[in-house]
Amino acid sequence: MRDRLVEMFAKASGPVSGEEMSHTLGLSRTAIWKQIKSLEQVGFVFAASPRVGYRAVTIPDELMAPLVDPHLPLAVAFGRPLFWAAERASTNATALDWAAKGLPHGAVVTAAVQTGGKGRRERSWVSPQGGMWFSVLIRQPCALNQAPDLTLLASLAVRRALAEIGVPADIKWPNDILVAGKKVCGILAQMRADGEWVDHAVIGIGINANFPEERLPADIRHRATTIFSACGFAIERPRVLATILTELDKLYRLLASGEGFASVRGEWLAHCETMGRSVEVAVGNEIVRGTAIDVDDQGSLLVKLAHGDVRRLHSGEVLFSESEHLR
Ligand code: BT5
Repeated sequence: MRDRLVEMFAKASGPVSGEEMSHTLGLSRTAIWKQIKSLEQVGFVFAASPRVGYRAVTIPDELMAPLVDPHLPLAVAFGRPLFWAAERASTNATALDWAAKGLPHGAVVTAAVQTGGKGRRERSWVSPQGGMWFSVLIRQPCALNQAPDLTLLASLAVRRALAEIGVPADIKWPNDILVAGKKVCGILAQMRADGEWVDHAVIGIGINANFPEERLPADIRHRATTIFSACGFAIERPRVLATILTELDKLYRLLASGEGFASVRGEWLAHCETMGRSVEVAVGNEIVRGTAIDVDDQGSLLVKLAHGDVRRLHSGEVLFSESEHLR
C-alpha cells in the first residue's frame, strides 16, 4: 500500500487529491492521512493545499520499490519484488527467514536503518540512515564448490556500479570495497546447501553512501569511510542499487553457464588493490605474512612468503602490514 502511494507521488507532476488516493488505493481518507504521516517520518515532505490535495515536495532517495524500479531494466532478474522498511535488525536475517517461507529468486530486502547489521563471523555492521543496506536472494545459484564466486562477483558488481558514477572504488580481497584506501562496502553471503548444491544464498551488501564518516564509530574510522566523506558528494541511491542489481544479474548468469569468477578474473585483478602488496592475512588463528602475488580462478589469494614458498589462501582477512598502511 505504502509503495503504491509513493509511486503515485513519484509519477505525479502536480498535487494528488485525497479522493484520487482513496479511490486508487481503496482506503479511507483517515487511512491515507496515516500513510502520509508515516512517510513524513522517513523524510518525505508534503505540501497540502485544501481541496486540491498533497504534493510531494521532497521524496527521499530511499531504496523503495517505486523509486528503484524505474531504473531497473525489465530483463533483470533481481529487484522484483523489493521490500523496504524504515528499520530492520538485519536485511540478511529477514531475507534468510523469508527464504524459508518461499521468498522468490531475485527478491531484494532493504532497510533505511539496521539495528543489528551483521558482518562475517557475527561481527557487527554499523548501519545508520543514509547508507545502502540490502540483501538479494539467489535460489540454486551454483555448486557448493563455486560458492566463493558469489561474493567475488558481488564485489565486482559494486565496483562497476560505483565506477559508473565516478566513485573510484578498489577491491580488497576477498570482498571489501575501498575508496581512497578505506572500506566503504562490505559483503556478507550466507547460504543453505543441499548436498553438492547451494539451495539458496542471501547476498548482503552494505555501502556507506550518503552520511559523513563521523557517524561511524571512532575506532574504525582509520580504516573505514563513506562515499559522501571520501568523494564530497551524495549518490542517487535507488539508481545505484538498480545498477548493482543489473551488474549482479549479468555476472551471476556466468555461474549458470558453468563459467564464473574465472571469466572475469582479469577485470577483478585490475581493480584489486591487494595485489603486489606486502600483507598480513589472518587465517583462523594463524597470521600469514608475505607478498600478495595473485588470485587464482577459484578466488584464492596467493601469498609469496619470505623464504620464497607460495601459500594459497581460500579464505582469511587481509590486515595490511603497518608499513604499507602508512604509505
Ligand atoms: C563485512 O563483514 O564486511 C560484511 C558486511 C555486510 C553488511 C551487509 S548490510 C546488508 C546485510 N545485512 C547485514 O546484516 N549484513 C549485510 P566483515 O568483513 O566481518 O567486517 C566487519 C567489520 O567491519 C566490523 O568488525 C567493524 O570493524 C567494521 N565495520 C562495521 N561497520 C562498518 C561500516 N559501516 N563500514 C565499514 N566498516 C565497518
